[in-house]
Amino acid sequence: LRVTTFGESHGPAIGCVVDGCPPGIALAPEDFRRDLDRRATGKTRHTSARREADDIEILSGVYEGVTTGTPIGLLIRNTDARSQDYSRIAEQFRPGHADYTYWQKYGIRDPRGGGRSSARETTMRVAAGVIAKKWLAERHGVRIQGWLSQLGTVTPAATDLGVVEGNPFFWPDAAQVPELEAYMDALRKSGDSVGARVDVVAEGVPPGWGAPIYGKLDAELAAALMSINAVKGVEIGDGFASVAQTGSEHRDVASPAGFESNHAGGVLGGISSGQDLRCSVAFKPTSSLRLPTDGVDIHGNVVEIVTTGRHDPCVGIRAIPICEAMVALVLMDQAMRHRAQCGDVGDVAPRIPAKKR
Ligand code: EPS
Repeated sequence: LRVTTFGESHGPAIGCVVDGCPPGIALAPEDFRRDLDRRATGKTRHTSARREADDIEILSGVYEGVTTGTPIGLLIRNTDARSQDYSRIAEQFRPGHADYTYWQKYGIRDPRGGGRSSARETTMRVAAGVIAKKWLAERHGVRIQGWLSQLGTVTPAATDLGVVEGNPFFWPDAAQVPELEAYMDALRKSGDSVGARVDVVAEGVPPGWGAPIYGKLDAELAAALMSINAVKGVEIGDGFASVAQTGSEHRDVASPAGFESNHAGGVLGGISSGQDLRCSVAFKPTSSLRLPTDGVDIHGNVVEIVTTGRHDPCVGIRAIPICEAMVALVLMDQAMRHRAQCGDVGDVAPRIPAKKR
């Protein structure tokens, strides 16, 4: 499976090509609605005010409502760009932003909304991920759910995944939502931004997906999640907390009745164990701030930098479906590679049941 995206935040359209998808999957524009809406701006006061319909056009790879096996081309037209918001900073480098590195690399850049470095690019990852989620659910019974597991300094007091879709923060503790509202209102008024952590669990992944050295499942998940704009860290299972654990704490002891823990996050030696796959992703605070700061422009002059317009005080809030999509795409790709090499060999071995939450 190969996915590429194209388009700029303020260009005429954004799109993607999903190549290598199996034939025979029912696919219609309505399939994309839920996840595109979960990611979209303009839904609550806590995200950017830009309003895009995000209506998908299926350009290729689908005939009479099912995939044909040929490249699937998806397109969304941009309808609410306000490029004048960027005229003041078109020749400036926002501190902490890709403005500087794009300029150093290419000697030219599209400053309107950051072009490719915009969160807008992630729309098409979510669209591609819808196809992978659908195939994984129908073919293998895999379910993928993400949630916000930290917002700035706030962490959930409880984790109830049943409430995640019922609040604008994808937060697993409904009692804390008023606290988050107040936190975000104060942050927005201050003109600053904050980072976030997103957790994703994939349930129902069978043992055997991945590879021992080249193409490890965890390595490919890390690369895919790290490729999302604004991501600064990825953990699998206990991740960096493993550093302070002893071996006797970390090992996931099993009996025929099931695993007793899941510190490994569902991957052993680069291959899925059949336990829940657990990923955690760190998003940096966005760098488009209306708080003034000194910086430099493309001529090397010291300038005052202020970014006006519509921006996310915490881009991580919208990142749940994006992370889910990247996990789904990696899993679909690995599932097809596993079947190509091993056929159904993984289905005959006795299985240790996954730890129940
Ligand atoms: C973004 C700035 C805002 C966001 C945008 C990401 O847009 P604009 O450039 O029009 O001010 O709305 O996100 C999206 C449009 C989206 O669909 O995610 C930025 O600076 O990255």
